[in-house]
Amino acid sequence: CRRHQAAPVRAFSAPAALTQDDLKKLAAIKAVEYVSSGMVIGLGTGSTAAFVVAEIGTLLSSGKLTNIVGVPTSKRTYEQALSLGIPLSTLDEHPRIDLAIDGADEVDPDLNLVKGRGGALLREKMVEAASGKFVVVVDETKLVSGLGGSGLAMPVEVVQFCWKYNLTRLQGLFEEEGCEAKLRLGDDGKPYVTDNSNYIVDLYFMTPIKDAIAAGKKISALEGVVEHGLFLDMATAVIIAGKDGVTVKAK
Ligand code: ABF
Repeated sequence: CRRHQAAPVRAFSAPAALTQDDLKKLAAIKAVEYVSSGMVIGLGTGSTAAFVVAEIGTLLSSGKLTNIVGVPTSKRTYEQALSLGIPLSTLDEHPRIDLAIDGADEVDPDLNLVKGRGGALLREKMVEAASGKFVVVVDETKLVSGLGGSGLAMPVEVVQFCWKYNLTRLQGLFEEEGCEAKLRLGDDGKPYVTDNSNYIVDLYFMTPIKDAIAAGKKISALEGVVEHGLFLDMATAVIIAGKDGVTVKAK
């Protein structure tokens, strides 16, 4: 998917003293401009996506948006959207989603993504793959020159059954690239369990992944792997909030 580079479009400038949360909110508000009444909307997970859900809730309650159906990508987002009175549904009832809006952990120059540090990668990928448009909202710290190069995790959701076996196999796939695989733990020190009752193995790369498409195929080929956090050629647009303002990169 190394096609032509996405052209940046400056949306508006942000005043200097904004916090990271302010920036996330600005990106979220910009993204919600893509939402129209009557749409089925994929609702992302994470702190930036939470601002999107909140804004949709506000516009619905003020009557500026009507007839919206939300398809949440996690139990957390389901609870938030429910509390805001956003009508909710699932992919079973709405197999075609008009627009999904979600955060990301890394964004490369071709708008390929690492997602899933929030633990919701499986439902996010299912919902976003079913969406006609997928708009990503991030602050500028998420921009990388190559996926996996931030030194932070590239998550893989695995079944609980023989997770050590799969952790070893995952690390073995990328031995030459100096990859370290770790089971994700929750705040209680126990294995983190996803909404789908699976575990997450986080892959840490020393350098950016050379061929993300090939890496994704190798990971998916392992029995017991449920999904990985490489979201390749899926984003239609990325909205980036930074100290110099909000920028939209679109394909
Ligand atoms: C979701 O939340 C994930 O795919 C990603 O892991 C995370 C980003 O969270 P935040 O917006 O809080 O940085 O979008």
